[in-house]
Amino acid sequence: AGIKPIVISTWDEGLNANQGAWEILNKGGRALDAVEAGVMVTENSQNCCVGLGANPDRDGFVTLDASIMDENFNCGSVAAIERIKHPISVARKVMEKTPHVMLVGQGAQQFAVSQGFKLEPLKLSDDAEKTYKNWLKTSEYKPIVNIENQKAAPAKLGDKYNHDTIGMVALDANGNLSGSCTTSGMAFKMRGRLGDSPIIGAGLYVDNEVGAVTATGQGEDVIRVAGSHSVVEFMRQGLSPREACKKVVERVAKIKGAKAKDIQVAFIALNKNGEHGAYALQKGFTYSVCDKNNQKQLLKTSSYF
Ligand code: SD4
Repeated sequence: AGIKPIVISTWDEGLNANQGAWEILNKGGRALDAVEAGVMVTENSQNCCVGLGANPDRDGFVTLDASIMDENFNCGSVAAIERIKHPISVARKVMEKTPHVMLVGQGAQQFAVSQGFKLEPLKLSDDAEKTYKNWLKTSEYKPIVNIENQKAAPAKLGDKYNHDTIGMVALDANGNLSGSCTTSGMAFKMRGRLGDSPIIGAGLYVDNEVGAVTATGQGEDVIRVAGSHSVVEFMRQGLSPREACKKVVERVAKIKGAKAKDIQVAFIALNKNGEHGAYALQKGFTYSVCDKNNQKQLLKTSSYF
């Protein structure tokens, strides 16, 4: 059986993000507050791949997607928002201050500014600038398989990392679940492209009676199977978090056939009892776990291939 409170999140960067969430969970705080504060650590960080320092779309604009969901089916998201440092906090405002679930593009930015968020300068980070210029030489769009270990399969583009998302789910001391997901999306995507991360049910889903799930990898193929929601439904039927994640990854593999080799899709899941698990299509996916027994646990997952 699991323990609470507990927070888990995608990739190695999740170790740092979990610390932000733990400060809140450890004081008996709400999972919702924890998952917001947690991924803000990553949105702020220069070492990773989400937020304004990340890679742009093919027209050179950094456009960010984020979503958040609480224990009562309240949810909010922003998509293709520009020049805002903390899209996750704007997503939370959409949830709490508007009659809507999702705001996109200019409207999302306008709403953020009206809520007091600062418009940051329109400027690529040095790393992103370099990577983008390099990419422009060929302008070939072929998303790379997201994995953690650069040495095993170096990104063609000379990136420091080759994934662009953090997803986090938490169970608080009161037994409530919440989740968050924030991303710059796939590098060099078409202008206007949305992935799974801002779509409730795809990149993130929480049902407080069952569990909470978030996804990373090729967003298009997570959307196709209503990924995170599907994992929650398998847990409802009694599967463990890991088995539920595996089922949905297998579904993606079946749909994609031979093309499954070229993409990554991974899920992490936490159930109502605080048990967690994950599964990926490709090797090289990691997730980070923090609870009172183990503050900085990094787990490698099993994979389909
Ligand atoms: C997307 N799922 O925009 C995101 C990308 C991702 O690690 O997870 N990258 O499709």
